[in-house]
Amino acid sequence: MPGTFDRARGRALTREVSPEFADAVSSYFKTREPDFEAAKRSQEAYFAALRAHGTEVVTLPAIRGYPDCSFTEDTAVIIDDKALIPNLGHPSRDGEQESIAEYLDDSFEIARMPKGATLDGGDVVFYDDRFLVGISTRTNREGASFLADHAKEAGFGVQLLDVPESTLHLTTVCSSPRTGTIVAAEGHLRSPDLSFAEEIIWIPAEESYAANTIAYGDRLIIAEGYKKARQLMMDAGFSVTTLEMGEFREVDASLTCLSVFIG
Ligand code: CIR
Repeated sequence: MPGTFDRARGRALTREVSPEFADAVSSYFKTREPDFEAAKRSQEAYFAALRAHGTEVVTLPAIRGYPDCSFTEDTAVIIDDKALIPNLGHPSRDGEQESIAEYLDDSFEIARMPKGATLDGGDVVFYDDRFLVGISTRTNREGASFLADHAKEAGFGVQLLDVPESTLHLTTVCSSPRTGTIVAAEGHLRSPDLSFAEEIIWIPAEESYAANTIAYGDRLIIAEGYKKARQLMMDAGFSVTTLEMGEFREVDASLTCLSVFIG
């Protein structure tokens, strides 16, 4: 069945938090100096939650000089048996993808993006028969079109969405936890742009950070501290686990940023 692979959560490729974490890029949520030890504790809890839901967690070492290297979601997009390796959209992050590509080379056909095209995996949301691709400060049209060529070749559609200046990535304000369903943050995304979705769970703007979800069937992981969002998810039939994400939020990273699912 098309898309089965893309909703699989068998293995997650992750990376240790960088000791230089305090220097991670942050343009939206920062309120204070991010703390490396606290981030490590959060990451451990995140790994434990993935494992508890049946995921095998593979963790690569941090890369020196790359404070954002634990956000592996941005470094590869898996489409069936292919791993698309992007040029990351922020100059301080471009290069993180190299050892990811090396790791994936054993089990995937590697497709590298041409020069000039940029894309962060955080701008890609898989929805059933299509990939939603955000055009953002990180992902340009050439990057999206590279992804579109590969997605179409594999039988999927592609839908471009403008990521507003109010947010970093598409996944910061949007996820698709089950077939037919989109979770979207009010004030960031517009319903006409999501008219293809069978169901949209709108998260109030003040809790937009909780629109980023990881689903295992009807079991959902969301960030801790977002009561309205949690209730909305439960009303929609999900059982919900929450994880403390405060340290990662300081550097604009959400739950999904911490892994790329590879099987
Ligand atoms: C960045 O600005 O690139 C990092 N500080 C946060 C990356 C978050 N990744 C994601 O949303 N997929």
